[in-house]
Parts: sequence; C-alpha cells; structure tokens
Amino acid sequence: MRCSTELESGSIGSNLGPEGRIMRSDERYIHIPNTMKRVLVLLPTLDEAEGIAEVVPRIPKGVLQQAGWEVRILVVDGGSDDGTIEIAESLGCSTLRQYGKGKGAAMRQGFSIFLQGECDALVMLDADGTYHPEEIPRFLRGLEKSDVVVGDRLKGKMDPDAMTRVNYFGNHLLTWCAVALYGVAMNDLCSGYWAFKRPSIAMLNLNSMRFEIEAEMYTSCAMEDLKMTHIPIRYSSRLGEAKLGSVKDGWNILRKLLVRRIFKTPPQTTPGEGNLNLD
Ligand SMILES: Nc1nc2c(ncn2[C@@H]2O[C@H](COP(=O)(O)OP(=O)(O)O)[C@@H](O)[C@H]2O)c(=O)[nH]1
Ligand SMILES: [Mg+2]
Repeated sequence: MRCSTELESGSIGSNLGPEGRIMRSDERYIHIPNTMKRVLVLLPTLDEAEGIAEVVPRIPKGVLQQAGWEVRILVVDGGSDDGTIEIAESLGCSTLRQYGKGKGAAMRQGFSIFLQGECDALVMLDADGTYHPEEIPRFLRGLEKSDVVVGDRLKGKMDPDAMTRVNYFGNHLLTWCAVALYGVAMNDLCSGYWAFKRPSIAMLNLNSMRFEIEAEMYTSCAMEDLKMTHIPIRYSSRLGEAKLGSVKDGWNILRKLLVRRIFKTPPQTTPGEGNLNLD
C-alpha cells in the first residue's frame, strides 16, 4: 500500500509561506502496514548542533516499531546558524524554519503541522540532551490510559548538575502556583517532555511565544478537562548553551498562569494554531 505522510512536502509546504516552508522531507511516501499507528516526535531547536546529533539517533525507532508505532521526526528551528538543520536532515528528520522567534511559537507551528497530517500521537522534547528519548515508549504506553502524559523531572532521577538551584526552586514555586490557581494536579509545570493523543492537541488553545508555552499547555489541558498523567523521568545536563533566562522567563510563566486564569481563551486563536493562524 502507498501511504502519504503528514510530512510530505507538497501538501504541507503549499500551506506555508516562504519563511515557514518545509525545507526538506526525506520520505515523500512510506509503506505503513494498516495496523501501525504513527507518532510525530517534535524537536524545537535553536543552535543545537551538538544536542540534535546526540538526541535523534537515540530515539528508539526499533522498540517503537515493535510496539506498533511508526516514527516521524520534525525539527522546528528558530534560525540556527551552527549547522543544526543540516545535521537534522542528515539524520533523516524533516525540518522547518519557524515563523517568528521563540520556543512557544515554534511548538505551536509544530502542533499546527501535526494537525494537518495523520499522525495519531505527538511527543515533544527539547533537543539539548537533557531529556532521554529512550523513554518515549513509556510516554506512549501512558497515553493508553490518558489524554496527555507529562514527564516529571522533579520526582525523577536528576543528574547533579542538570538544574541550577534557582531553576529547581523556581520550577517548584511555579508548579505550586499553577496547582493553586487551577486546582488540577501537576508535578513539573516547566517540563519540556510531553506526549499527546491527537484529539488532545486539537483542543489546545495557545498563544505563547517563548518558554511560557508549557505552562499554557497545562492551563489549556486543565480548562479542557483533559486527563493528564505524570511519569517520573530522567533529567541530565544540557549540551550546548541554554536559551532560557531564569528570572525573565520565570516571570513570563507566572504572568501567563495569571492571565489565562482570567481570560480563558487567548485572543486571535483557533484550536491548535494559537495566534499563528497563517491564513
Ligand atoms: N525553534 C526554536 N527552538 C528554541 C528557541 N529557543 C529555544 N529553543 C529550543 O527549545 C529547547 C529548550 O531550550 P533551553 O534553552 O534548553 O531551555 P530550558 O530547557 O527550558 O532551560 C531547546 O531544544 C532549544 O534549542 C527558539 O526561539 N526557537
Ligand atoms: Mg533545556
């Protein structure tokens, strides 16, 4: 059987402007047995050459295939000039130069592309070597009983230098604020390792531009009553340089929690597109 994928450049590229075009897709057509489900692994990158070279080969495609999952990898890049895109493409990833700037904008663009395609689930993780791609099968197993699975670094096994004291304290504080404001369980608000069933992505209403995206994902899941499961994960020191500024981004995250508590739907938003409605 000949089966087109969501990453077939013709169908997606034609929906995007020149800046947001799909730059290359290795697999225009793939053979997928009818019983296989498809997962899109979404990796945001900004000058992450070292990280992407480490993370992509560690995605356990074989294990996932045995569990019935066909894997697609999409790198949404924020304008790297260190060879990140070339490395990603050499490793068989599809790559996309995001509209605008910021991780939040990149993730929302990735979500929109996911919804244009036919994958059944989405897993997102940072491309800096902090999260362990080997744990993707645990996330997908978690989706059998819930709508969304969130990796919990704070109760998982964290390497000694993986998180600064300021960030550790800040993550606990922001998580506590989130639960106090929304009354829905959350263990690690700023985790960048999440998995979603397809309909869950379609229900998210997001307009974050930067690192407040995960907090907004939580608020949206809480307001849509999606069932979230939390699984402890490993967390390691990053490769390359951090882009997050602890105080500035911490404040943005808190502000997002407060704003979304009052204004439930962000302005200029359609589901899955946030304010990046590209029409
Ligand atoms: N596409 C895109 N990715 C970004 C941007 N800023 C950061 N990232 C990626 O988002 C992930 C998390 O960034 P990082 O600096 O590690 O922040 P932290 O993990 O929250 O401390 C990494 O994979 C970065 O390369 C951006 O502006 N655009
Ligand atoms: Mg990181």
